Amino acid sequence: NLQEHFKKSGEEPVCDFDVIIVGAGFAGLYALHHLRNERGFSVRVYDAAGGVGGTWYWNRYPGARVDIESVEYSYSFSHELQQEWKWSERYPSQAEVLRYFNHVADRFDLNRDIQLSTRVNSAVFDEETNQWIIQTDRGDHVRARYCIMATGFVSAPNKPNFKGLETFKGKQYHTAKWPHEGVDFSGQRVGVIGTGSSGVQTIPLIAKEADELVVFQRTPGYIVPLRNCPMTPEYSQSVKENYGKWRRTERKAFGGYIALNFEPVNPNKKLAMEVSPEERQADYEMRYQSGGLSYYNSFPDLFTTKEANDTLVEFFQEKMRERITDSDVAEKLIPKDYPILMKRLVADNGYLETFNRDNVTLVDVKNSPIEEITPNGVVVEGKEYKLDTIVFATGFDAVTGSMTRIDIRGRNGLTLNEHWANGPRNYLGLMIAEFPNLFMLDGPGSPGAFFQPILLSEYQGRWLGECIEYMNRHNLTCIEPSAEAENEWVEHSAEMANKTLLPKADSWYMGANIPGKPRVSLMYIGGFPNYSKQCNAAAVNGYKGFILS
Ligand code: N01
Repeated sequence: NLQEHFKKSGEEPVCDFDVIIVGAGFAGLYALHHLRNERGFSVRVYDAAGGVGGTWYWNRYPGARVDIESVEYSYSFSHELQQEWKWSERYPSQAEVLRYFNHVADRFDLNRDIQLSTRVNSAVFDEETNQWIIQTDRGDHVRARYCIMATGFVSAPNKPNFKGLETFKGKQYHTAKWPHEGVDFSGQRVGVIGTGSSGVQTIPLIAKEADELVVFQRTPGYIVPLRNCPMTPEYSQSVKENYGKWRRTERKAFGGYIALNFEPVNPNKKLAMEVSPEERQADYEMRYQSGGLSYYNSFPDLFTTKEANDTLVEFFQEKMRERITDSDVAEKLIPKDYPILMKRLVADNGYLETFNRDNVTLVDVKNSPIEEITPNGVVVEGKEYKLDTIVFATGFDAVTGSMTRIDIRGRNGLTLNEHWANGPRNYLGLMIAEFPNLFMLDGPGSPGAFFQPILLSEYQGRWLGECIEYMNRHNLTCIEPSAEAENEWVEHSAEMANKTLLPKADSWYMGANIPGKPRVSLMYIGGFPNYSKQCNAAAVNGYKGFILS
């Protein structure tokens, strides 16, 4: 325990806590467990929500569901937890994931160190004492040696500031801030703005309930059926018996998930342009029938060459066209001008068929953006669509927004917003130069959303736990990346992204969904094996690239 260490050494005044964690989503929960239960540090977690679970606490919109299988989108750190927990569906609903995180919080006695309904307003590094001073909207003013931002990469909602927004007389909701009591759409004229994963999941359910639904689409997504189904005892049993193998293989895979037709399958090594068109087609078809996102484990050149990528684009275009009755509507719904996989593939449950219904209208707002919101509806190309309710499925200021919305100050009063003016500079996706003892989980510069983020946060949580122990053992007070190491990581990340087609799509991965946000790859696309190798190497070489003092 660091507190005792300070007391004994008389080194400096006692802090309130060894570690403050901001965020009680899956990353914050695991970090608390690891640092307190397994390493004995004193830890306090703050979260603005009224419960644990992070993004799964807030995103309660109808249809919210994970697009990675339940047996994979879960913690690996406890054998007993993996064996005990029973998933009811192949892909868990928001409600089930939230139950799971609450179970974890109870089972590992985490709640007593989590202060809910408390938003961290500022985190300021005090150079006199080398401590972080954290202030919250509930008046807390606490000090800690280390601060961990477990604030999530899809947690800061983006609500575009449409002209006239405040004049709208009807009801408005954001998918990422959904009311706990739910929303009754019956008898209503509803507009949904946004057709990313959230919009695509909720639109079919709203269409069934509302009188009329108008969908405002800026960029159509590549849509793949999710093919959710109840969990069978046989599948659950076969995973539980082989969990070690599943997890080891997941850590070697680009996306961190490997289920394909209910088996753990290694990612393809062959290239799409090496195999015959028949073999390629057979792979695409087999993945289509399996459902979900397994295309990220298909041929590696899908990420790097347009020629390969186009073969999958054509496959998807054809599959999507088959599901839509009206050919004009189909032309609007089928993406044509950006590479597939470079914006997250969108898994659906009857989304495309929703546009075959009489009560659903699709409005393309790519070339003619929404002009304004009036008291009665939404105006596009001079036409007012009359609405009782607007649902904003407009996504997030992803990856960085959850941190830049907090007033974070490092050495010499440097603000995080200043340091990140041209993009989220960092080293190994773990730390930031000039911000000593501040760690990030699932943050920018890490594989974040490209990998199974629960597994990533477990890895990073252990890495930083070991790092803090090391500091303690060596009587060190501060760790921070050197400016040089940070520069190299930023360059290396950009170089990896530029080897792929990622920059060719306007996605939140590139910050392109937020006007004025620097256009850089927000996360590390070099893969988890490559990433973890570099993090391990830094640690075993005495924290190479970091300044220790
Ligand atoms: O957000 P998004 P999301 N005018 O940014 C549109 C995870 N997730 O909440 O594409 C008009 O993808 C915007 O248009 P465009 C998952 O990682 C997972 O849906 O920017 N439209 C887009 O259509 C996912 O990728 C699950 O041109 C505007 C939509 O709003 C991530 O969260 C479920 C606009 C936003 O889509 C984010 O998903 C849900 C404007 N001014 C989320 N501004 C699952 O596990 C934005 N848009 C299944």
